[in-house]
Amino acid sequence: QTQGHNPRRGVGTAAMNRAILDHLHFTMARLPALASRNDWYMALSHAVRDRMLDDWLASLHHFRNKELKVVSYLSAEFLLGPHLGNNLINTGMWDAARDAVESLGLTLEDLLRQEEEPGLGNGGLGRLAACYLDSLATLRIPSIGYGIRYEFGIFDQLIRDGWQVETADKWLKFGNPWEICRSEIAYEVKMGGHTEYHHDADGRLAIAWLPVKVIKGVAYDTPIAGYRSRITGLLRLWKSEAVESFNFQAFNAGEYYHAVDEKVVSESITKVLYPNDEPGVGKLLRLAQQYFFVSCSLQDMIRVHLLRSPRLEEFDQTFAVQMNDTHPSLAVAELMRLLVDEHGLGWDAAWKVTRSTMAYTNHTLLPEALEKWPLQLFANLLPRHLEIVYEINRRFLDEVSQAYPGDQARLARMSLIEETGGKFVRMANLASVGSHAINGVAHLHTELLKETVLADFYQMTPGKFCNVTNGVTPRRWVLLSNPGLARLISESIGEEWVTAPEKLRKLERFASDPSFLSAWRWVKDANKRALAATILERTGVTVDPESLFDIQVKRIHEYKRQHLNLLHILTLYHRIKRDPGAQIPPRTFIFGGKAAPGYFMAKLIIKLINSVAEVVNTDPEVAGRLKVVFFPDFNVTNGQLIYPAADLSEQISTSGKEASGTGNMKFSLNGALTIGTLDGANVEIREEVGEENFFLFGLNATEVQALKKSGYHPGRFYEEDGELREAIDAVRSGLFSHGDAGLFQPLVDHLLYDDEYLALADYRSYLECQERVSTAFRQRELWSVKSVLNVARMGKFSSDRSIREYCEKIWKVPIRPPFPH
Ligand code: 26Y
Repeated sequence: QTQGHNPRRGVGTAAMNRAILDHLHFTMARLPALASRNDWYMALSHAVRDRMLDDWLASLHHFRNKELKVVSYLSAEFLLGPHLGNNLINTGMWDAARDAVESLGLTLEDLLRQEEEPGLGNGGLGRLAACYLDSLATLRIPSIGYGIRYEFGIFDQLIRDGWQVETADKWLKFGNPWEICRSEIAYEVKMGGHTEYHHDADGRLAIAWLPVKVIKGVAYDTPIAGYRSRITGLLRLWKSEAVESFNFQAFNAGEYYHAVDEKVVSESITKVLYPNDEPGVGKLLRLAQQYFFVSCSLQDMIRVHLLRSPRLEEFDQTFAVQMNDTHPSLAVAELMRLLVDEHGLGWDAAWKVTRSTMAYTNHTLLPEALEKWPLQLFANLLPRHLEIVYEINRRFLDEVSQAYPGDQARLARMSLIEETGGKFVRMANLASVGSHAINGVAHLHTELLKETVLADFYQMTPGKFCNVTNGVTPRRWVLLSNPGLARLISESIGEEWVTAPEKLRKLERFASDPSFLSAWRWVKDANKRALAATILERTGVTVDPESLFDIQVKRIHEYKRQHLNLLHILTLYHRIKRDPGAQIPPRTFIFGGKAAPGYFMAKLIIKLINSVAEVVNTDPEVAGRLKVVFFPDFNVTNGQLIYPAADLSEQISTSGKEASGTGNMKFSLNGALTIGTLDGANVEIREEVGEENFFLFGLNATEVQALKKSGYHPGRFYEEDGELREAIDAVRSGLFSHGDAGLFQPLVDHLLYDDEYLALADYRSYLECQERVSTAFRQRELWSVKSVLNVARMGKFSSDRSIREYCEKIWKVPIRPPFPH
């Protein structure tokens, strides 16, 4: 590596200044006087990228080192968030870049704002994958994230007349300086058609898959900087293309258009991210997306393995493959196909290596959210894979019947094929059978997995199961998004906490230091003022930074119970109207989150939030006491502004429904206190921060199950609780819909006659808990102590800890000592 005076490598302010101007000229072809903000952003980003390449190229070299196992993280989603700021933090170039930019008469803040974030995911699962890439690079573990280069990521959310409106996310419109197209790394992916069997010259049975379509996948690589680790990880995303864009041989008009059509169809595979976080009707294009990226990724891994060794029986020594939910679970069948059909391994040898390579992370307990594909659709797209699935199933069910003779019901439940009313391929069963390890994402979640959705698999192979509680990266979620807090912490206890967050414990002794507490409050207040300014700009609502910022941001889902939060707001509203002297500290309720475009009830909840906001925010009787805001287009960028400004974090899902949650961790790491149920990782957060620093309410998972079993009647809660009745009646009356009593009827009916997620059962407990919150917030000093203790005790929830556990328990990859810096 030639560092020295090479102008593309220098990291001082002068060198950066020069590099930016060079890129403006040679890459963007612009004169400074005519350059747009985007031109400057691109020039700066290219200058930063140049400086990541030495480490990157050195890191890529590890893939050829036989001694090092490579972690391959297969995920249909990577919700990365903007790169520039994160790369500046992780590489240590922030100050030089800021000064260089200022010497050009610009501000770094402005250029950071220019980046369109790559929103290649829906929510928690995709963001988790992004945090894990950061930790893998920081911990210097050779790794590749494999996924899909969606041309359109998660939609942008607009709010019109209180309703969600989706618009296309054109994130690539102005160019993406972070990716490198590797045209020469491309694979063919077959689809459709049928299989044929014949005996070859030696009398061996040969299988041919004759597809109707072949598509090409091209690699687009993005460097992922580790925090000061000198390691830069690889995110490799696949874009689909036509194999030949023009068929020049058959060049008559009809064929010409046909050839162009072909190109359009091929390119459509990676066009758009499906904006749902629960499977709906089996969509052929989604299955094609999943197969496409899995096939490209495995072909790529086999190519890399063959650079090391000709023996594919040893593939598991080159790669540990993690399947992020079942979306990539076709990998089990595809690896078998590649090994057996294309590389001539015997079935048993192929199965042994497949199983010891693959591992499966489950992210949901909702039975309706388990992926399954209609058999006919599967057969049409992947005829060879269906045969392989049948063969895996045949052998597996033999094992099951040997272990449980005569247990037909169990056999039917464990089969890879569902046959009760319509036939389906069950992807969770395929992933479970084809993996050596299965993990849940929080302690409670893993326990419930073993008892419910994967109980049969647990009973048969308990040793496969383990828990790895989720984590989030403190680099993006504290250092980058909350620089004020990060500085205060580092000034008090040093900087080690960034990679050794257990060191945050040292903050505990500052919790009794009044000057530290007031500095702590000052940071929070500044963050709240910044958020208030953005809220005013985006929604026109003025909020008081002195009020309690009570925030719920996450996808909109009935199980997450944004409507329970609303019932609390309505109750406070009525209490103040009834008794203007009521002792209720001023609160600002902030919501954010996208609804799946086809999820009617979720969209109605957004409308109700906005309708309540309109009434509450303009009612003079509650002026200065209550405000309600729906922050549009919640995404990673907005999250970075929102989490640091929260006083109270709402984690109020029905117990047993939220696998883990990761927003809960981001809030608490930034000094918010949590009001929550015993669900997902909340349980462990409460254990860590101490029950006296956590506002707990509601039924636990066991009580939820029991109540459901005994017959739940939400109407009784409505009848017996006057305040609850008042809140629901207000919605029903048309008060929030300009007299249109019908608008929210579906929501009200759902609550009164079904209430699958027990909002009414938990209402009173939630209200009482919120009163404890209000009381605590009045004692600002005490509140700050709790806030400090929350941060001090959140070290467990760094994604570095999660990745170390994956290395130890699942991937069998050695943990290298921290990089000395
Ligand atoms: C099948 C397809 C439509 C689909 C696409 C995305 C299905 C599910 C999803 C996303 C699921 C998801 O984000 N799950 C969340 O994963 C987080 C990371 O483990 C958890 O913290 C969170 O509780 C869980 O809901």
